[in-house]
Amino acid sequence: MKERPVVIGNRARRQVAFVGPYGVGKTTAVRSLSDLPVVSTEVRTIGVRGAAQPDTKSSTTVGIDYGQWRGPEGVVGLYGTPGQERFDTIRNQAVSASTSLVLLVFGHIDNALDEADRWLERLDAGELGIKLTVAVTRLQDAADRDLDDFRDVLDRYDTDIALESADPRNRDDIARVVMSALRLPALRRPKQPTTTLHVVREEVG
Ligand SMILES: Nc1nc2c(ncn2[C@@H]2O[C@H](COP(=O)(O)OP(=O)(O)OP(=O)(O)O)[C@@H](O)[C@H]2O)c(=O)[nH]1
Ligand SMILES: [Mg+2]
Repeated sequence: MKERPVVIGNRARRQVAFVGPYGVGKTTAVRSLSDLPVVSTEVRTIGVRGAAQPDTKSSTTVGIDYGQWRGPEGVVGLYGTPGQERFDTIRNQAVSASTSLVLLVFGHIDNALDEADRWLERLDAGELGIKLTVAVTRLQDAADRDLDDFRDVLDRYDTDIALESADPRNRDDIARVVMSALRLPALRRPKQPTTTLHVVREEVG
């Protein structure tokens, strides 16, 4: 029998939430960077109407993913939010005033710039400024588009919004993006109680 600790509660002084469209890689990003087993709320899906790309995923997030990363400046709480619009309320609950946001967007789809614009508007990006970092995925698969095109869209909201290209499957990429999101000075908050659950897994074989 093996025990794996899963932290419930909030020991992190800094928090980063990944937001963005269905299937862009929010859960993947949390899993890539988290030092702990990620607490997830995935359910099986047979596809989502209006998804930005052909659906190859077999599950979708309906609650909040939670992971933790010990970065150079301390422990960071990582939240993956649901991409589907019908879970907007859950996403909003995960994002407190002190949470930095990473908006993941598709770089390679035809309407990539329009979709990025739509998300920026939904997040009220003009009010977020340095609390927001935009990470463009799959840009290498875009025939005729680069980061400058996204920069133009962001600048309509706030020139302080950081912009990166990243692959959510790549730990170094996500560490860089999270560091960018954390360029805000840390808010000092009282230490909160933490509970550690020990998830017991039976060894097979
Ligand atoms: N080719 C490619 N695939 C990627 C990239 N980033 C993520 N993926 C894949 O795309 C899928 C993303 O799935 P999730 O991480 O579940 O996406 P999500 O944003 O959490 O989706 P919802 O929670 O359902 O909104 C996974 O199969 C990843 O392996 C990328 O940069 N390039
Ligand atoms: Mg997810």
